[in-house]
Amino acid sequence: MNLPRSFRQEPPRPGNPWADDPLLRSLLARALPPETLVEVEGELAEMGALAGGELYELQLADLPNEPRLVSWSPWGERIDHIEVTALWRRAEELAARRGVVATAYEARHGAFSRLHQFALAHLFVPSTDFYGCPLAMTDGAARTLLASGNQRLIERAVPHLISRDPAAFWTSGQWMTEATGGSDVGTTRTLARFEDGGWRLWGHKWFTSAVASQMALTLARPEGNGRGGKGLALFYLETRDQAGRPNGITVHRLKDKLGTRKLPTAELTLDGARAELVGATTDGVKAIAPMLNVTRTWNAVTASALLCRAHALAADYARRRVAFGGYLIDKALHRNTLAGLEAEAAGALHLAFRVVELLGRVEVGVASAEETALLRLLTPIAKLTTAKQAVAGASEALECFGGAGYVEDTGLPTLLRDAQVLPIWEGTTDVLALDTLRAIAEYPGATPLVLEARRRRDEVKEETLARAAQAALDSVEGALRWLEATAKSGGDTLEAGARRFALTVGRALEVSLATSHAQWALDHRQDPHPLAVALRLAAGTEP
Ligand code: MFK
Repeated sequence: MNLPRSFRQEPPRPGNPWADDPLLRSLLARALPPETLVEVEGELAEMGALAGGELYELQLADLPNEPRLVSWSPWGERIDHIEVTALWRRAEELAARRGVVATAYEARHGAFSRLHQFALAHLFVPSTDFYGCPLAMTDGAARTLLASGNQRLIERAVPHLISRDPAAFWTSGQWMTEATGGSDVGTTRTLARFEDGGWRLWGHKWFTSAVASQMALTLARPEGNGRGGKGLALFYLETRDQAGRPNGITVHRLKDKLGTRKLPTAELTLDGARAELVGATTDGVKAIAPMLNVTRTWNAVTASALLCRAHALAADYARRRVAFGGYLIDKALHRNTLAGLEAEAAGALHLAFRVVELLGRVEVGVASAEETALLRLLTPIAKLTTAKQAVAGASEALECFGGAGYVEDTGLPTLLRDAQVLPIWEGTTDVLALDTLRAIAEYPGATPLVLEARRRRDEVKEETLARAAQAALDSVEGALRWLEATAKSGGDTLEAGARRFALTVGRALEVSLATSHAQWALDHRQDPHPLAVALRLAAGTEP
């Protein structure tokens, strides 16, 4: 009997995220001096080819694999070895060789080095199943140690953290979360005791990301210190001794998480682990703040990268999938859905990379006082805004594939599960909204936010863009008027409205940045597409 050939769909392909996605390319063409762009383009094209080619293939092949905790050697020795999967092993090697952390510290392009580095990360991260997590913490640890001025630790660890040699490259953990709370870090119970000429730590860390790292920065309370974050100190520890044995660390289990399943997140006990004090014996939360701000920037860049990947896959599929007598891409309604997804990706990219641009300027010491304040104010706003967009965008993207988006072995559900971590780790949306209020207390009036929206409005000439840029400025000014009035009236209202305030400013600034970019694209490239994207973002992307 001749059965009809079964219907087969073409799987979506991400393409080369550098060559095929004009968004990041045009953003860098505007933000970088032409000679710098020429210098970095080759590396970015190569990273794009890896991400869309070898790494994407490996990512699909690696789909069923997960890291494994090997607690004992065959001969009864406690080893607590973590075996990561093939994708992560390759990612570690490539991250070192391609300088996904190192580029920021080699600073070959001065204040533009952060843009170069995070462009590499943006291309790399969606194809490596959150290998960006250990890289984020490694970057944060290098920045924190450099900020600490602790010369011994800078010489000991930083060359490893920023090495391009895979054999010398170290990643770092950031062990903050205890069972008492991942947000209220001041309740940390880990005890630090100075004995026999060195510090040792005792405690239980409930979530420790990337426990396979060679070192970690962690918080502990020196014996006799007071309560809260002030009574904590920042410690450096190496996870193994010279013989490769665990440094007083017992790994109990890997967490069974909703997503980021390639990332070994462990629950562990410190039982007299040898550690070194990074700075003072107090003010540990303040001492680790540089790490928080760097990893929050990675979080925002990752959110924008996942949105770009989600859009690329959905758009590619729409060009292959036939239904109701034609390709999906030719259906007005589906094109409209894809345009909404693209606008969200663009908004997140503009906001995340504005933070990256400011970070680069602040780190090399060329930022104005206003830019320094803007960086502090924008970092939590960008983190919380883009993380929410990533979850909504990943969900929308899955819907673009119909049932296939809900089937595990397409690899698509991973997009949504992984995106869901972005509003949770590195501070939830509420915690980041409170950090926004903390930043505003440091810079009363938050004038740099208004100046940013005003500057962008002034850059825009095209009539429709000008209306959108003005509405964004009105929105930022309105939010700040609410803040001022509410702060005066006292009570809980300010805290209750903090999330709405931060999201309003975040989305408005995305529109400001997208409109000014669209004007640049009209003026320098005669390219009207960013205008359409900016207006779609301004109109709101809800159906
Ligand atoms: C691919 C994506 C990349 C992501 C990779 C991530 C891997 C994740 C692994 C993890 O470790 S996840 C755990 C992350 N945990 C958090 O993000 C903690 C969330 N909780 C907070 O952020 C709380 O707001 C905080 C712990 C900071 C509250 O602690 P406290 O002790 O109640 O804070 P307090 O007293 O307000 O601030 C103490 C000092 O730090 C203050 O300075 P002063 O002593 O001079 O007044 C603050 O101004 C300063 N500070 C706090 N946050 C700051 C900051 N300074 C600069 N920037 C900040 N963000």
